[in-house]
Amino acid sequence: MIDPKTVKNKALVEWVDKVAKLTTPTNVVWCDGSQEEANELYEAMIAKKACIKLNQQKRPGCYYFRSDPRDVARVESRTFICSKTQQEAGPTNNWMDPKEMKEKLMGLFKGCMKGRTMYVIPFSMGPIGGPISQIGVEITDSPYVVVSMRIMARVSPKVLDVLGENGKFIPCLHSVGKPINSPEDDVAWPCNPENTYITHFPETREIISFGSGYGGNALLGKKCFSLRIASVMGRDEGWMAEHMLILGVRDPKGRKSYVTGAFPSACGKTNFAMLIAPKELQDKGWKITCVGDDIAWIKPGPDGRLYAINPENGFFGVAPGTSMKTNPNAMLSCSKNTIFTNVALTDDGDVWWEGMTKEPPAHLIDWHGNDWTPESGTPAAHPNSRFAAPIVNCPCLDENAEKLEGVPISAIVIGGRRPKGIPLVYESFNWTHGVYLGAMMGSERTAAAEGKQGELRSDPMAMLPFAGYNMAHYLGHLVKMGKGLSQTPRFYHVNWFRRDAEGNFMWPGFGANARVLAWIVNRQNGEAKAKETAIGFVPEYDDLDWDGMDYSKDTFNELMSYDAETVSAQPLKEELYEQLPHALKIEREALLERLSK
Ligand code: TSX
Ligand code: MN
Repeated sequence: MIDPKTVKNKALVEWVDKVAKLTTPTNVVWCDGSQEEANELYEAMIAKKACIKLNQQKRPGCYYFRSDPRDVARVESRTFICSKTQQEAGPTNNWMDPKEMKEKLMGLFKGCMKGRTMYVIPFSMGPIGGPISQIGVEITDSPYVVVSMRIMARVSPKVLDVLGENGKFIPCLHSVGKPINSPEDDVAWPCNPENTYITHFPETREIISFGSGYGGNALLGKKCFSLRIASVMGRDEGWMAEHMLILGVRDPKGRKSYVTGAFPSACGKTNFAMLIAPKELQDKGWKITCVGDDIAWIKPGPDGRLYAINPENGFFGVAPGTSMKTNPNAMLSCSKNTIFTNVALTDDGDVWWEGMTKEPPAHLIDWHGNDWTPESGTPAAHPNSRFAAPIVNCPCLDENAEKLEGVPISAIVIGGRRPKGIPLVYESFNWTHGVYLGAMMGSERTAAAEGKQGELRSDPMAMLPFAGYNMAHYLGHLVKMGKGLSQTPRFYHVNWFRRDAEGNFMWPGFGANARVLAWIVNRQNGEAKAKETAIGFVPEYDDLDWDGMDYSKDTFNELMSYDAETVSAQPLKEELYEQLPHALKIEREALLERLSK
């Protein structure tokens, strides 16, 4: 706990007072992010049956939560960009007039913390005091948010020291939206699904979220701040907030390169961020390390190169599908001090989810809290169940992950699930062509939850739900960011998900992707060959290292072939294409011209 009397930042103290007057909590607690503070919160939540302490022999420091079944994911339909004009929010965001939204929210927040504790969480996105880092303060009435934020962000009194008397912070206001008017309101997972609003005010740089306690709706440092608001700050200040992993690659000569990667959901972004190279490549000296699995803040450095930091301090990973086979580094990351939400509980107080082991346990308690057996016919863990694991747990954490000035970026990998017509990998001709490829990104829907399964969904730079302003302007900003750099990273479009005529995946993926990554890094070092095609530069069979892998030249050529129609397809929303920067329309013309030859 921080003594509020020691807080020097006037604007912060005033904001906290104003919110407390509006929301009328029982008490106000300033959080210091310490282990002792977390332990007290966990004990209080356990006493209220909001939380279960997992088997401490098997999972030391780990806790288990089940959400309300109506509050299990981000809700894009209730996410708003409240800029002055709708044009500013663009054709792909929900928009509401900021005054109108503020009035609606003031009504909802009035007395909304009655009977609850209001927590004030000072946090830093990025290492505290770093030149690319930013400070936020989240006010919340959810103790689950407090214990999650101290894993996912840097929560510390040191943040207030850096803030000083007049420092700027992003105010992040959150409430689960369920005042305790009678004892029945004091439920294990309070939320208010009928009145959920996740709102962003880009001009005034504010975030206000009401009604949901889950993930990105409630841990406001993540998607709301680090992507939606930060993308606006980046546009105004000449940097980029991207939905990208960051990884390091050491090559056999001992040189270190860093690569970022943008992928839509369900492409295994976390798996790629923690990739383990095949033994044969490791033996030659290849080693992959992780800087981050979700978000990158990228700024030109004094030497004119792009430098990236991971603003987060933990992994908020989708649990189902994660196993010692698919991602041992993620499994080991959540072996201690981790919060699990909506996974299944084993009889010995451990966790389980679909895909963790080949054979499911004979008995579980599922994410609803009900008995479960393999015959139940329902998933034991919710498909969007999560682990929140401290980044320091990661066995392959990069040695420079905490560097204040970030790591220099050599290449940008982008891609999606493309069952047909798109090769394993191709390299952009230049930065603008790369941004064009990013603009045309799309991925096959895997869950039938929204839209048809198998349908190709446009998702430019995997930023569709995360750009805090007009997506067309965002792509224009990306084009601009390539100007004046001393070394411009190239874009690499990858596709791990191509299928053959029988519907089987043509590429084994996972560790084999390291062979593609090695080619990418060698290319950037000027040490790998490639063939020029209409769509970009591509490796030929002998340009990849096949040591230890059986993959025929014919299959590879099939995997690398492209279909002109698929490559030139226009997945973008029409209004969006209309507003696109001229440079990208020219890229499209040039591509069609090259394909016609
Ligand atoms: O994460 C994945 N990656 C990236 C890994 C670094 N997944 C899982 C996606 C769901 C989140 C993949 N799935 C990848 C991949 O590269 N590729 C595939 C498709 C695939 C699945 C199973 C097989 C092969 C390919 N199985 C066998 O070949 C036996
Ligand atoms: Mn993400």
